[in-house]
Amino acid sequence: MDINIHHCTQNFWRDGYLHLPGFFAPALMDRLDELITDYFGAEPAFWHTDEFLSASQTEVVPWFPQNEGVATFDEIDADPRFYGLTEAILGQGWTRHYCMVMFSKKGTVGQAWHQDCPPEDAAAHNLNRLVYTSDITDAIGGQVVLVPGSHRAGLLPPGDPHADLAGQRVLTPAKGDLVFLHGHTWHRVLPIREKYRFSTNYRAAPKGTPDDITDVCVYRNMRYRFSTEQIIEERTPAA
Ligand SMILES: O=C(O)CCC(=O)C(=O)O
Ligand SMILES: [Fe+2]
Repeated sequence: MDINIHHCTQNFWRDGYLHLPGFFAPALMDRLDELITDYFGAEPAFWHTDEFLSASQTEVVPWFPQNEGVATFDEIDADPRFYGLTEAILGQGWTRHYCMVMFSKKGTVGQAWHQDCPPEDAAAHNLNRLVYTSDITDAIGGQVVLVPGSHRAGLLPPGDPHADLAGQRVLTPAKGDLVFLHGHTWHRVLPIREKYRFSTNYRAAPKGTPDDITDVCVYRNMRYRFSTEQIIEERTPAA
């Protein structure tokens, strides 16, 4: 698939996300998909603490395949269209953070509304580069919901962690799709009704962004610090 880098960059900065269907070849998707399903099997253990799981209403199991030297994942990084688009969006000197697969099994809630990092400093943000190696479908669930333009709207309002928000848009990425998502954009993942779902996220950030930019995540009911496994702020709607 050929892309118009200029239009893509404009759309990303207007909307806080970019969805590019069929960006990656099916054969590469099949190879990655098999590695991921082999790794997780049917019943992966949860990695987060019970407190995080219940407070955040987010049920995911992460895997960092490049940290284990699984070289097939490097083929995405090596795609010149992929890093060319990243550079157009983030500018020169951007950095790769890590590649993280996030797995959710059937019957789990998905991910509550969040911002990957606090939005108070608009320039300090991560970029999610999400690759979908198999179809997300309405039957399976796990669609990505986001509010276009919310990366410029400041703090995610406190409130019900999963309730619909005005202006939200639902993405149902298919095999081979690429989604770029600004870390300040308000987003969530719908419950998993069948089978399982996962995404593979090649996180990146603009030049000068601290490596631990995503250590604190903003939810509608709290701010959570992953490194210390602590709720650092409870959030409640103004009375
Ligand atoms: O798994 C997805 O589709 C979205 C993941 C997400 O919210 C994130 O990686 O920050
Ligand atoms: Fe996120």
